[in-house]
Amino acid sequence: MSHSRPQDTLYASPLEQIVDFRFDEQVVGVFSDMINRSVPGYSTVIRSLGILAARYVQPGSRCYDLGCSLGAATLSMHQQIHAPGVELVAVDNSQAMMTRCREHLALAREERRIDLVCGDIQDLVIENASVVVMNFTLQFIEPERRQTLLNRIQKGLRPGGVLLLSEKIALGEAQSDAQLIDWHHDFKRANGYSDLEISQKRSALEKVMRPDSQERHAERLHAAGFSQVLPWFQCFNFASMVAFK
Ligand code: GEK
Repeated sequence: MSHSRPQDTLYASPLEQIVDFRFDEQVVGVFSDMINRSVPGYSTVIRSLGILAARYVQPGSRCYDLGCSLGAATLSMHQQIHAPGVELVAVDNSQAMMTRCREHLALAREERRIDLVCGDIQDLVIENASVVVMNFTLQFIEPERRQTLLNRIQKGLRPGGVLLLSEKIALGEAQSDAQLIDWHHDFKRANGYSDLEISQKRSALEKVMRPDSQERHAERLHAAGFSQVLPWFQCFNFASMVAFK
């Protein structure tokens, strides 16, 4: 995305105290490198989101990117969607992210209406939507508030609309979960992260990012009124699904 991609070394040296992970200026500065080296399949997922959005978008509707970070999924939708009168809405509650996102989307915004909203996705009015993307964002919402958010997304979608949801997933069974986590750590090591970086980042994320099982996601999506949930991608413990209204 960015022309230069500053390397993520935030957890490379031993830290006296590991504070809870936040999407602040420091993280934003290295975010592109961080997410590409940490989330298996990230670039494939981003590209596929645009392709799926183009299939389900409806003329004259809105496509939302909830927890947009630097706007990668918004840009992918912008590139793939050719239906008339489609507006994109990209939302994130990190001011630092939105500042960079605005820069990344500057060219795209000359061609199409793309609203940038700095705010909590739980307070957002979602309406006239045909596509809602939540790419690795629901995992940062408190578990007891996830159902309410999904209910509001479902209500804001037009008939035939879709939610494209990606999450880090947990299996629930201690043993197989440990295996998926080991594979993910192998992936991070292969991308140049040290054991120290992996373990310090893990501690920082422990309280702020709480993954659910795929069964739990499907249960909530059905409870929200989605009629069908289909998985479309998984690499290690990172999974993407589409929920049809
Ligand atoms: C991508 N989707 O590149 N309201 C708004 N934004 C939030 C909230 C909230 N309540 N909670 C967290 N965020 C992106 C990647 S990153 C995933 C998404 C990750 C935002 C937060 O500020 C961050 O930018 C994003 O959700 C999660 O496809 O870093 O693992």
